[in-house]
Amino acid sequence: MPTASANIGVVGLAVMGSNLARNLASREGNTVAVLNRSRAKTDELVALHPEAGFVPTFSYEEFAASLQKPRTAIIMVKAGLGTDAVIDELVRVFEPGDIIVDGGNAYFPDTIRREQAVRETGINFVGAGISGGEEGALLGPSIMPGGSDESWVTLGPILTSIAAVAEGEPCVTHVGHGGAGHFVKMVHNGIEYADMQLIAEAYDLIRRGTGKTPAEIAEVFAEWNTGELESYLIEITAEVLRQIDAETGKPLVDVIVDQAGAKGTGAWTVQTALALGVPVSGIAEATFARSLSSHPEQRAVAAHLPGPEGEFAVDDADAFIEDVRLALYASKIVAYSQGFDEIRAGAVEYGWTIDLGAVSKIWRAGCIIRAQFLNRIAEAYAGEPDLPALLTAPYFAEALARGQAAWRRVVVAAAQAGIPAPAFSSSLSYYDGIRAERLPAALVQGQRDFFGAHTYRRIDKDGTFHTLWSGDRTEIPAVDTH
Ligand code: NBP
Repeated sequence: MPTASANIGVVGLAVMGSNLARNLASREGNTVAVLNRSRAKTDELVALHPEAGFVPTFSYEEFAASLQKPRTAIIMVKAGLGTDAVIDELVRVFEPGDIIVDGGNAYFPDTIRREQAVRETGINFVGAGISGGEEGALLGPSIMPGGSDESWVTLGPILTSIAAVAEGEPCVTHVGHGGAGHFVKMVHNGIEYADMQLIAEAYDLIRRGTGKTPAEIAEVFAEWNTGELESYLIEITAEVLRQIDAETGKPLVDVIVDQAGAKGTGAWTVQTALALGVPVSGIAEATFARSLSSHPEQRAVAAHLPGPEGEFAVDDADAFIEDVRLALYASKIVAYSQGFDEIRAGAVEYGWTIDLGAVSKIWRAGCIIRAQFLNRIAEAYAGEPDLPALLTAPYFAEALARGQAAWRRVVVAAAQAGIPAPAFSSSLSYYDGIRAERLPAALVQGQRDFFGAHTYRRIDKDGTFHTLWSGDRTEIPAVDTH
């Protein structure tokens, strides 16, 4: 058996696990034990990176023996049954006070379940969202750990040592207890879906409205990346649009099949929001847009359905592009505001204390939605920690006021031209809905009371009321059911 020389271990050495292990090993003070189900990946990692000083292990017993107490292990395996299998093994060889971290993309109810089950053994279980893909894992991801305060004492310095850094601050915070970390990571991914869809709609509108080539539109995005839209996703959009396919000489974006894939985190975000009663329409439309794109059989039979007459061409390309930029920024504010609403609602539902400002700060580097914009969110929550709706913070309210006329012109142009812009238009509808003095929800309540006696409340007195709708309706008074 090896001596307990490692302060941290990684189980699962595919691309994410091996990169995370290398990141850990590169930081002063860390010695990293590694274990994989099949031996080949461990041998390869250790042979390729002698500088890392890994402690290779080939059984769970050896792995446990190589770790100093409290033993701390990060699991990086495919989320699901593999995670449960690895947890079972670690629980078998670990002791009370040790720490098991799941760094995979687990669905947060699974994390809640696992945390409760593992806690009964006296071992700590931490679900940690890790964002940034392969490169982030290697160079510095944004890390969203949940779990107990006790585990954070040991884990905090280790995760801080490998996290991305934004303006001198590490992109990791103890998000909250239980499944809070994976919940926040889930919403991060949902926001990512919305951000990507909004950018895609902006590209489509500009291309079809101005006739610019992908390479020319790449320059538009590169220019946008110097202003308030500055973000990783805008930056890589310019790179993707510039890319020429080596085989055909065409823009690569025109060669790629237009069916967007998904690994499910967008759907989880929307399902959870539905259960919590939080409208995340931007994220939902982005998720549905991927679904719509991925049904070629439906798209083929619907292709002959008529659209508007004539070609779509804007008179003033520069003015239209500026309108699209403002519409994109306004829609992005709505999508992020909705995502933060979902985190707040999740925290209330599950009893977590989550600092929304701290969450926005750890997304400023290392993760896919990293953006200058997140500083504005942090400022908004610093000014008012209990802000009921992010989009009402002074900075965002001003940006929406500045952009709303352009936003409306873009949504109208898209509708008239027959260009789908579901995320732009649903975000605008949300904006108009949330700011409305009075909504037709009153009529919906009347309908519900009519067919189901669901009752309603009145604007002029307290209580719950039901109307006897049948018979001579003009003479039937509302009945207080209390
Ligand atoms: P995979 O998701 O492909 O996981 C496979 C690895 O887990 C293999 O090395 C496999 O061993 C090992 N494993 C062990 Br140990 N026990 C296992 C078991 N009982 N069942 C199945 N596999 C087992 O690795 P990945 O792409 O590196 O992703 C790791 C996690 O990180 C996932 O949860 C993923 O969602 C998450 N994540 C990925 C990204 C990304 O950008 N790729 C970003 C953020 C998070 P073997 O060699 O014997 O098959």
